[in-house]
Amino acid sequence: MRMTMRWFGEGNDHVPLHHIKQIPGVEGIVWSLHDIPAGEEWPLDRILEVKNQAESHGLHIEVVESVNVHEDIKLGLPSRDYYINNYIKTIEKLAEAGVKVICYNFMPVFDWTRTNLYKEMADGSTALFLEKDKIRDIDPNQLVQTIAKDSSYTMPGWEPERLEQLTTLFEKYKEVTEEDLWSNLQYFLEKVITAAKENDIKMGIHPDDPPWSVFGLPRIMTNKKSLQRLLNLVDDPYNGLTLCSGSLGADPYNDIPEMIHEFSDRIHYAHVRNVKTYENGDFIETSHRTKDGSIDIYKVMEAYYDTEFNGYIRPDHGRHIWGEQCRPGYGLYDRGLGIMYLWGIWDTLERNFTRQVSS
Ligand code: DNO
Repeated sequence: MRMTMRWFGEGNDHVPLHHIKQIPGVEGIVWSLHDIPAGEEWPLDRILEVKNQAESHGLHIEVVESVNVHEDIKLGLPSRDYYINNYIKTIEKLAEAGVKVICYNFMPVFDWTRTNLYKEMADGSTALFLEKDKIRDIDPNQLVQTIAKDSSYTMPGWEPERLEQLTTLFEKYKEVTEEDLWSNLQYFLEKVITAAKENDIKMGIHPDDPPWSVFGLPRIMTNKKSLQRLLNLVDDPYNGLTLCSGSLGADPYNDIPEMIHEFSDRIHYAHVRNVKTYENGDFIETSHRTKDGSIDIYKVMEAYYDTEFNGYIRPDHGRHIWGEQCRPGYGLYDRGLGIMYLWGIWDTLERNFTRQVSS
């Protein structure tokens, strides 16, 4: 496996590259041009700027997370061809800079969603928390009105300045069913995978987080069956997965090690983190350690080892510990601990394998 760490860019991430470089075994950063709106073509000079910054610390930029997909593509509007064309031009530029994997998602309106970004844990750390019923079937228009009236009632992604835009988007998604979203995804992939292949860049879709509908919006990348369907939409190795243990693992019915075995040849990029799930569907993000959450991270790593995983991997969200002030989920400390835990498991698996072979 090829260990990486997410980095949000100079002036945008409190973690400097030289700190990332000091984490054992990290060879590259996972990055993006976060200030460029979804749908716009990325300028080559901006891409090369990040490449130079990373390389001056001995780190590569082979994984981009994400090149975001414009809502018009997800909605299947006539303007989608323009945005798909920009997406393809961005792929070509990224290839020029040596990028090998693009992670993206197809979640309408919101990316990952939580109801509390700083939920206190028993040890005094804080972590990302989701209360399922608070957001599952709630009428988004009612929520918009509540937030507009009382600005103390906000949720991540629902900042008052976004409300107008959100209302319009919700309106547009009213008629979009899950099947519509599937066919819009297929339309996108049929065009983009050809370009990705020509440019030797593997596409890895990120599953929906949480893996169920929120605010009544359709969500389709939620379980083994849907991952299989995605891979069949364009049956080509360049159409692959970012397998995120924490996103899929929020649903206790998802068996992550089983998915790793099933889709091993199409997993280009792995996100590993743990979550503790509760009977009512709520979940909280814990340390990466198996004992702290509901996902058997040992078994996840064993599945990657057994399938000879040679793709990119990163620790995912961490808790906020040791008083660190950071972006929610993206502190240095707990992700650094996470990386060492993943290496600990991996190195032990490797040592045991070597011992078995030589005895
Ligand atoms: C959350 C991340 C996601 C991921 C995107 C990929 O921390 O895992 O935001 O980057 O969904 O498009």
